[in-house]
Amino acid sequence: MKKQLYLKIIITFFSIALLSVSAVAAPIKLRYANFPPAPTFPCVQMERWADEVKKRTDGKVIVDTFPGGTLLQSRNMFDGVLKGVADIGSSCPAYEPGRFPLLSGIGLPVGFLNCEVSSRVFWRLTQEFKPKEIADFKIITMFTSAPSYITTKDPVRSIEDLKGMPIRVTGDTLEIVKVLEASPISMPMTDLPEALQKGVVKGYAASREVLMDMKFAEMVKYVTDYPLATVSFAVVMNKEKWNSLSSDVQKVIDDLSEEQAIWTGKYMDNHVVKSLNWAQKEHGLKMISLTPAEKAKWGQRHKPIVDKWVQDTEAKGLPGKAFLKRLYELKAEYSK
Ligand code: DTR
Repeated sequence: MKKQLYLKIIITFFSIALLSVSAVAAPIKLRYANFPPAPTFPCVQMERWADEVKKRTDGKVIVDTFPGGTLLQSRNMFDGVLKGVADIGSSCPAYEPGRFPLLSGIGLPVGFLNCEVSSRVFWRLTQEFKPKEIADFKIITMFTSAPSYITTKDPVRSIEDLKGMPIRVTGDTLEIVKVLEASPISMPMTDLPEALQKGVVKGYAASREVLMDMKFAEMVKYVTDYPLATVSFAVVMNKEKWNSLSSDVQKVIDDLSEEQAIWTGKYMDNHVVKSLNWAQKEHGLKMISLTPAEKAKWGQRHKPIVDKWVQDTEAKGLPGKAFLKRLYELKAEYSK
């Protein structure tokens, strides 16, 4: 009798323990890698995404974030996600010239003036064209930087001033700066502080929020007021990991994708204004306006780059012409 009672008590105890364990199922953890330092906009948008996913899944999904290249760096980001080193990674397709031929169209000198518009356009183009070059990934979101500007130690008022000047660029902005007769050197953002310090470059082409976020205003003094082009970002997830998620979690992530692109664009546009004010006030940064004649000259140098991109993509059997046509249509639609 006593034995039976003990047995009953033990069984009840274990059932309660088992029930409570299954009721608080361990959260799903996702590892999200990013290459630049935490205060920069790619990492700020990563933290916002992680918070939203946690909120919208009621804590069922926890995103562990790895800023500053602590899990993967820009050079191995996309391959690292394919191999499953990280579940999610954010990087610039422009850092790997040739790998993303159709997506590179967003980085052409097509006159984007702000990041919200270019990010919306880029997201839509990715959805509409579904480029093969990213078919191995689950797309989490896509956005761009704000336009890049020539930012230098010495003033640049003309193509003559730029002649032979070593300027840091990304893969996609290389031609855009080369036709202005500078000497472009392609490198990821994370290599730029040392290159500026050592004098390997005398300036760079990048969006202007890095004056503050990367403290470049301490090393450069002039921004030439001519928007060159935007740089694209792709946030991608390992497909096996994606397929392992339940459909309610997948829905939360899918519902966030375009919203995240727009959020990031708005954040960046506001942040550029803050950064410029700070750099002018704290470090005496100067903005240089080009004369109308000089502006026209820069535009003339850039036009053939767009034409050549269309020719090259079409020659590869890619819909470059249709992509560009749609880019201009969406740009006009979102700029209203
Ligand atoms: N303009 C690209 C991308 C970029 C813009 N701001 C940041 C901050 C941190 C990393 C990359 C970027 C570039 O120049 O690399």
